[in-house]
Amino acid sequence: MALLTPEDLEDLLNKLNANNDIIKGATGEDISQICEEAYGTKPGNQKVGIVPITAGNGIIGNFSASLLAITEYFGLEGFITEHPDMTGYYEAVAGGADIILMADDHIFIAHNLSNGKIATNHICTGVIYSEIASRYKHADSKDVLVIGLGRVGYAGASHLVKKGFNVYACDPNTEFMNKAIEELGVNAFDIEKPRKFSMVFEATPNANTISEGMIAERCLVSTPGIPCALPDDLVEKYDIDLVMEPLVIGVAAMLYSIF
Ligand code: 2YG
Ligand code: MG
Repeated sequence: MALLTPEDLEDLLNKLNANNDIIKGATGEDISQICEEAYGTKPGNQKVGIVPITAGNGIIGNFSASLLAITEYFGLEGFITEHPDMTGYYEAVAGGADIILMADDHIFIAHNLSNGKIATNHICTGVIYSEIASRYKHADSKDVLVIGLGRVGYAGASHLVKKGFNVYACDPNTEFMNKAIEELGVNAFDIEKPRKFSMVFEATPNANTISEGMIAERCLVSTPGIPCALPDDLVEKYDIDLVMEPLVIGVAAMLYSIF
């Protein structure tokens, strides 16, 4: 997994607005509406405590501040604890937080202390980006391509299978590939045999994983992966609706999933 950098998180709400316009144009609904429908929840008056964590590679500049901005964007009150780690956790709970947000290098969680629900960023990111792809209003069939079957890609593939889509998937890791075929019943997509999709969900830490043979003339590519899966020239050439945003969409899904 690639870690976010402070630069990824610059201009976050502008990036969100640009993506929200694309999402609205491509699906008819914005990110709040899609989360509301996907999880059947709405924000209430929960208070969110954000705890910086120093473990591993440590605190990422802008990360906690970005989580606070996202919390407030969705209409909730939030605060960043003064101290990190266990002391910060105590501070968050003692300060009346209903929801705790915190991340180390391996896992990023949202925990609702009032109802016991807990969410991870990797699962929620897979679910919401695949959900966005599945809502493409110009889709030519129920076929959807999933590129990358790590923990984000697997969660998205699983969500699409449950929604009744025909899921084609690829990953160079044969263990991941076999697991998805056996457990989810996805079809193996052979990159040697070009086949064009109008809905693509990409979840890899690599650039340029999408090539011309895979995409239809008008398509939606939904990807949380940094760097971008699409070479710049293809976005224009194929009139692609590209949804790609570093943090807000995944965190929105985490929050809605535990309301
Ligand atoms: O509290 C802090 O500032 C740090 N301990 C946060 C560390 C977060 C590490 N995780 C990532 O960089 C991302 N892979 C999380 C995923 C969000 C975007 N999809
Ligand atoms: Mg990528």
